[in-house]
Amino acid sequence: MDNVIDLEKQFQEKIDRDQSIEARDWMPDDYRKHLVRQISQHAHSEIIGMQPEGNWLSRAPGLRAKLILLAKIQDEAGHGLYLYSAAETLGVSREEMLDALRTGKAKYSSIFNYPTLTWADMGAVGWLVDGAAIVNQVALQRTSYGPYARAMVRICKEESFHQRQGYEIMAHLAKGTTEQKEMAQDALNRWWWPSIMMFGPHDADSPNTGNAVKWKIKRESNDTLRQRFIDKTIHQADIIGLTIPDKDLKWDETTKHYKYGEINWEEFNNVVKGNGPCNKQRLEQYNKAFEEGAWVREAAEAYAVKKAKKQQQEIAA
Ligand code: FAQ
Repeated sequence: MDNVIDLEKQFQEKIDRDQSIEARDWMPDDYRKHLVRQISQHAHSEIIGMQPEGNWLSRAPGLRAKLILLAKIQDEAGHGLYLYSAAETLGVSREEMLDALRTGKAKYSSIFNYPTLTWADMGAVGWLVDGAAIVNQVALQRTSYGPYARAMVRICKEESFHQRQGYEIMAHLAKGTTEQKEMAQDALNRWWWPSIMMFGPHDADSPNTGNAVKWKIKRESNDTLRQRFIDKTIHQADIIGLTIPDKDLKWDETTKHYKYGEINWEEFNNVVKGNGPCNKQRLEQYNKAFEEGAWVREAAEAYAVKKAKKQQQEIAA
């Protein structure tokens, strides 16, 4: 039997050849742990991310807007489910992951701890938050762990629809009345910086990047992805006549990228530690929904037991 050193060598060679790692393949414990951490945090983000938008379902202006928003929120639930399933293939149970979320042990994206104050926030969330999520997730379609990479393909297609939904709302408001344009600009002002924080700390301050790059979990670094998002979003803002709230934004002819201002990492760390504007509210709402949904889980379990028994009786007969 191969020893661990040989297995690790073969594992890394496989990664270096760009072959994906599948659930039954041998993998180092740290690779497994790294993936469980990232995929479960990603899943939690999708699930908690439904709340800021759910807040606007009953107030969306008109049936069309309501239907689209509802479909988007349902998609986010689906993304959470694909991701929990991908994490389960690594040997962690759904209960363990949900327990970590409920008790506040697990992280989820900082972005979902900000409030959605106006209808324009639905535009800003779709345009900026989904926009940032896609930039990150397109790279993850080529992540080394097969089940995670495959989940990303469908998620990216849906996120792309979400980004357009948000941009459409912003474009519509930006060419509306003075008040509507102000509302759109105000939403952009509040969501811009939290959106660029979604990519995580600068590369030099990102403890997980080393292994993530070595194992090709991350194909591109936090800063590379953040820069890509900034470069493309500035043009989108220009087209609809809104202004990115960063006085230091400047085109750099040498790098062919925009330079941007200082990110407020103190705010980011504060939100990640649980002290953002809505952290407490998000967890409370999740826990309340979890408790109220206990009867659904019990009923589903009772039905599964009944069905299995019936199948056994049919086989025995
Ligand atoms: N928020 O060493 P790194 C969406 C933590 S999906 C909170 O750089 P890493 C769809 C990080 O976990 C959005 N914590 O970490 C949607 C680590 O702590 P740990 C979610 C953050 O993993 C739209 C520590 O800081 N997307 O929006 C954040 O290499 C609309 C050090 O950081 C994903 O999860 C943050 N923003 O890079 C849904 C994508 N950033 O775990 C509804 C997958 C960092 O060691 C509505 N994840 N931290 O205790 C990733 O690509 C990576 O995990 C990063 C972070 C890039 C997020």
